Amino acid sequence: VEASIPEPLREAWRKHSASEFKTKEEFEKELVRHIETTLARSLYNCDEHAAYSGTALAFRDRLIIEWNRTQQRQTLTDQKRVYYLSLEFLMGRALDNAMLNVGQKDSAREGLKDLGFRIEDVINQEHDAALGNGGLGRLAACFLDSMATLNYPAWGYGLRYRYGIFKQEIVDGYQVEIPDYWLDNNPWEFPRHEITVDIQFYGRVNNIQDVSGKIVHSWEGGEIVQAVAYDVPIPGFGTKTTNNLRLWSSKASSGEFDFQKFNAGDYESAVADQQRAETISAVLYPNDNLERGKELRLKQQYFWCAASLHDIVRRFKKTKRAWSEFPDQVAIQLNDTHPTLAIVELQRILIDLEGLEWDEAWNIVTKTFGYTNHTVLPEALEKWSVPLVQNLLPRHLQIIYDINLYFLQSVEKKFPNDREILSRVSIIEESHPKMVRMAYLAIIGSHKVNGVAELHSDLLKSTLFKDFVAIYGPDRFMNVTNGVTPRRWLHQANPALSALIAKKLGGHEFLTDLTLLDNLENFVDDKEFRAEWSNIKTQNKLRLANFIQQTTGYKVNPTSLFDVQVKRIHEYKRQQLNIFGVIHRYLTLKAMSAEERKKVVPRVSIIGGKAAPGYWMAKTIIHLINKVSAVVNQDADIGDLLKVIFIEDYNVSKAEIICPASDISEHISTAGTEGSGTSNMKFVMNGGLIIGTCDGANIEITREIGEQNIFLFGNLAEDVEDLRHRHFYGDFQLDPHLAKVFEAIKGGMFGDAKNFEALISSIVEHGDYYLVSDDFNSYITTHGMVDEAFKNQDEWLAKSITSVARMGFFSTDRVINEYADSIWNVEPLNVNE
Ligand code: C3B
Repeated sequence: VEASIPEPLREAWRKHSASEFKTKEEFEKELVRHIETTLARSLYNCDEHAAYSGTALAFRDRLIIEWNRTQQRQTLTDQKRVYYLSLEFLMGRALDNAMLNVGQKDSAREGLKDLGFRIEDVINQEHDAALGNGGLGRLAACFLDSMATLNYPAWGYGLRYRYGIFKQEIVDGYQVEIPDYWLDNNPWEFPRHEITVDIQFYGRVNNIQDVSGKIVHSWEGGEIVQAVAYDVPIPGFGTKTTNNLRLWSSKASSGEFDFQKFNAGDYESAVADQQRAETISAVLYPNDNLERGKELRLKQQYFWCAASLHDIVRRFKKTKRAWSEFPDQVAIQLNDTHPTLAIVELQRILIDLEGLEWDEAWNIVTKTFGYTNHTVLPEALEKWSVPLVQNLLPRHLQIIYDINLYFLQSVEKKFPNDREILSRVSIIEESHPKMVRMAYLAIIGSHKVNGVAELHSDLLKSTLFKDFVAIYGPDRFMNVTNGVTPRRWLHQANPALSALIAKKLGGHEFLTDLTLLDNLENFVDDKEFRAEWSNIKTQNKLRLANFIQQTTGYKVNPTSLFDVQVKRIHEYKRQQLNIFGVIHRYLTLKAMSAEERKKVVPRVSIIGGKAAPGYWMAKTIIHLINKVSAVVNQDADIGDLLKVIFIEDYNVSKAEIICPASDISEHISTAGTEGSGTSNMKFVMNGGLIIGTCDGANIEITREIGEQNIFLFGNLAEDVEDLRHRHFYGDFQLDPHLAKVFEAIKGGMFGDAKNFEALISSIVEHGDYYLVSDDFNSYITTHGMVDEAFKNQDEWLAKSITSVARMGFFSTDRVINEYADSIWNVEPLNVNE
């Protein structure tokens, strides 16, 4: 039965169709209605959490009205859509974002006030949606914001994990992981129980000859799990476009929940089947930049790819177009190699289910996909063992072998005298067991491959993917430097700065055209403006100082230099370099006379981030930071000259407090290891300066803001390999300052020295892979320059303002337009009229 209401009956619908609130009064009415009816509360028992839920429901109504209209328009015009496949969407909180994006925060503030609530307290009730680990997941969230803001018809597809990234607690200096059950009370999702897809696993392939003699492959048996859609509306800023993020949840298919067993009284095993199915979307793998090859992870990947593709194909088939038009209607972007099976699945659908010839199908596939690589770290590059794939996805493995065969044949044709290139570029690595190299499959199945910052993209071309550049030519490979959304990372996180900029530039247009920030340079010498700028930084530092006191009990002085490093804990990101530098500072202070100490710039070192639960060295680094913090902060002799703070459970909503409050932030990865980094952009956009290595997007930030406005140090990427090589052959000199730091640790200054033995020996005895010692002198010298520069507040302010003025390049709006033009070939669709 057609679900669409016939024309003669539509009048009544149109008359009663929901409309969005536009004033404070209308908002209040919606809020009270939701509190009294949806939430069954009243003015006698409405706490802040109920006020949050009511406000969220009122805004959700607004979003869904616009979501409906957007989807209708997009379906009617039927132009090309983009689908962003990502295993992670690190969204953070949604309410403040919704209020700002639909332009009704003032109504909400006033309305809540009338009813007895402060908007800030209400906003703070929200639990972060933390379906991601770090940069890759947060980038996906910024992309969704920009795609909606720029009116691109775009969908995100991901998994609806029951448990997002774990909550971190610090107990006796150690990280402890607590499950993040976030779904209770999440008003932002719409369950679509009617939208389901059956997903098959295991089983076997039967090769049958049909009447024409053609071999048909039929995948039979195994188990079926059901994917259920949950939709999250994504509002653009200052537009009515509200896009969709569709997250899949796993569930036993009705066939799978065995009613036979159930009726026979074997209730437990019937429920066990149910639970096994639900396990697929139960938990986000908590590794950042690390792949571990677990079967459940592969199941997650296929489950999500297959459900998403089924959905995309179903939507396409409704248009009744020819298959050859598929790439004109559909662009699919692979966020890292995690969704690479989507390539194989589309090929399978086209040849096995839709009956297309291999070449015709493959042509469609490669025109449809684009692949973004986010890292060159070998431990992060996905490989799946052939026996594992064979067992779980037998038909897909066949197709992978066929893709590989045709590919290698073409390579052989191109390089007839080069035997070695074949084994180097083969999708199958001839190891024991054999492995499927997902990055190679992603390259071969896509028409564009991009890195996320210039250095990173260059490294891809000159190292990891060098052979593929020779095979396909340079045009398949490109760079799209990352960005961040200025709506969340400037306007929402730093409302005072956003307002000041708007006052100077005559409006908030810069939020949707960030290059307009460059006009700020006209005011660098404007005294009053500078004073306001500086005052805002002070207020933001106060806000963070209060937060620190509430959460750690430590009092920090907001006039100190706030030095911040917040990101996942990883040896390549070198939080160990930071904490060794802090210890060096402490030792130096201890050795100073009272006279000397008077000249010292007081500093607060703030470090935060989670370690993957199985990453022991990262946990050791956290432990050391906390031990140093405990010793330094209670040292009355040092007082405010140095404080060390570990921020527990760093997440998106905490980042919104931290980014606006830094004087300097640290982006100090070993050169050549960080794909891009995106928090570097957030900090500079908020008027903080940075200390960093020549790595990732630091290089382009330097180019934009000028060398005089950034503190760069350390060895260059081109020298790293040589240094490592020399260490390997015993050519290694421990930096003398670092040696003193190690002596202090070994002497028990920070508790039992045994705890930190492995950390020290990774440097002293095992080759110092991340070049901590090589960069140490340069690092502490540069920190000395930071101190000196901070003494001259006038110049510091000028650097801060100038840097913000030159950050226009780093908006995800620019990034999304680049993807749209050079990879997706999609046009915006204005839904506003
Ligand atoms: C990250 C990289 O480590 C960052 O340099 C980069 O800015 C972001 O991606 C976004 O491009 N990354 C990640 O968070 N997880 C991975 N598995 C690989 C890269």
